[in-house]
Amino acid sequence: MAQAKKALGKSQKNGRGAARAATKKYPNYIGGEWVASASGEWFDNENPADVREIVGRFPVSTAEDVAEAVEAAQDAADRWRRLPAPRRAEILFRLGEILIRNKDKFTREMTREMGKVLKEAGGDVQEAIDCTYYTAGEGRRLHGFTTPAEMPDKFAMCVRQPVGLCGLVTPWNFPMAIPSWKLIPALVCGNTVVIKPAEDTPLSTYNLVKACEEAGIPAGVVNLVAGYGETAGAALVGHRDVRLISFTGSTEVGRIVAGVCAERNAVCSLEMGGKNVIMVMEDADLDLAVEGAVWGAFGTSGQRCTASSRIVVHKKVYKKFTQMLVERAQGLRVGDGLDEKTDVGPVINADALHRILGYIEVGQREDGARLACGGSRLDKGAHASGYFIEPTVFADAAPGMRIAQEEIFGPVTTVIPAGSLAEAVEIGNGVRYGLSASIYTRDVNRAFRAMQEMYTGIFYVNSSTIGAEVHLPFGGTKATGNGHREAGTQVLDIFTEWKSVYVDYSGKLQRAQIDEVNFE
Ligand code: UN1
Repeated sequence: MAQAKKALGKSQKNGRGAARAATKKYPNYIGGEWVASASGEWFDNENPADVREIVGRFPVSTAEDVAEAVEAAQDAADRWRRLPAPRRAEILFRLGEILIRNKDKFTREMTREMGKVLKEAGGDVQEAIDCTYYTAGEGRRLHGFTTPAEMPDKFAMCVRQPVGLCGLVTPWNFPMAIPSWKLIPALVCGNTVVIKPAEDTPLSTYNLVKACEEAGIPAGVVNLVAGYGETAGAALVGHRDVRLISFTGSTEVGRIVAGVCAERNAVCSLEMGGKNVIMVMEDADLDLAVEGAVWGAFGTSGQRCTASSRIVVHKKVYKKFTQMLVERAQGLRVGDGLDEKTDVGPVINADALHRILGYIEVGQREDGARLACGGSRLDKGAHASGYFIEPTVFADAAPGMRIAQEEIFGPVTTVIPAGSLAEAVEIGNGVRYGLSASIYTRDVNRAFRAMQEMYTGIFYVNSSTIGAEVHLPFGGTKATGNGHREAGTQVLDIFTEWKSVYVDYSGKLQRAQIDEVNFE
């Protein structure tokens, strides 16, 4: 399937064999060595803004490569686990410095492989830096707690212990930030890891892992295996020695991952889809709400799990808001993210392009919503060699329409009218996902009511649905996740197991729940 996807997508362009042969190869990292795949094959990482450019070539890893990486991670596990957490953290602080030093280079390389505009790619690298500093600080905390025991002369506490070997399967839309959300806490908690980055954006993860090597993280602690989900990813998820899988991607794939983990009793943490809503009340600052909607819907070309893909607007301001939104969307410049003047970059690959255009057709034909602006692929002139789609707004949509229910993951948003806050909340909650929601209002009571009623993992007031910060938990309810949270201190509960410890210094057998303890 992966091969078929590649054939449909980025890989089959004519007449570029010579350029391809000269393109730099970026090997796997296993047990501290930079190595090719056992398959001897390489895949192309192409620039979605201009597919004539190959950003790099990466190994088509097999189950054999994954098994080697797992073995290396196992060999290093005890030594890494026994290194005191503050020492582990010191290395991670060095990693943070290296990321800062290389921020511009990593930013440009990310834009070339992923497409998002430079400012946003810089934000992605910055998020990895923030995550590294914040989470490395846990090396001197990793708190457990002490608590009174039921019996005299007995001490009770609970401590965190590493889960063990972690398999990290990461997405292409935040190709450095999201790997860092998983990698850094896994390491500070004393786990070793094998990471399998998305096949569309392996370079940013390669850069992160290379920086780990430079920072002095010992051989075998971090291992990188590039390749396709159906082969390398599946081998990692299914490997019996991998204790934990942390996955970010679609709900459909996440469900498969969860099934495999359940079969072999592995810990499984999932971050998946969203169908996030901005609710605009009639008392909102409309200019601000439009700004937020444009940023949330079209930033990263709508390719964030937190993207504002639904905008529910009070009927009293509906017409005006929609007009303002359409005007702004029409003014956005679509192009190469490397160009400072670009507002909206390409979408990630040919599959995504076709899926998004398919939804635009569904919106018009099947759903019968009004296409208020956009709706087409841009493929002339400067756009000829990339995957560009006009920022698209559907108006007058009903909450049950497919475009208002399904995750599109592209520069498409749907405006839905509502008569009250209660109705907006009902529409907002009326999807299978529960990642992020926001409300624009000047009424503090309504803001708090909406915060209370929205069943999501993230909520914003007078701000868009995107823009989470790394020291707060990130994740969602319902089909968005499986009850875990990344980032914040909450992520430590993914990457550690609790151990409750009882120390009895009475010198006699004391039976909890049985022996009576009296005042004597
Ligand atoms: C994602 O939406 O895929 O909150 C991750 C944000 C970013 C992370 C987004 N800090 O928009």
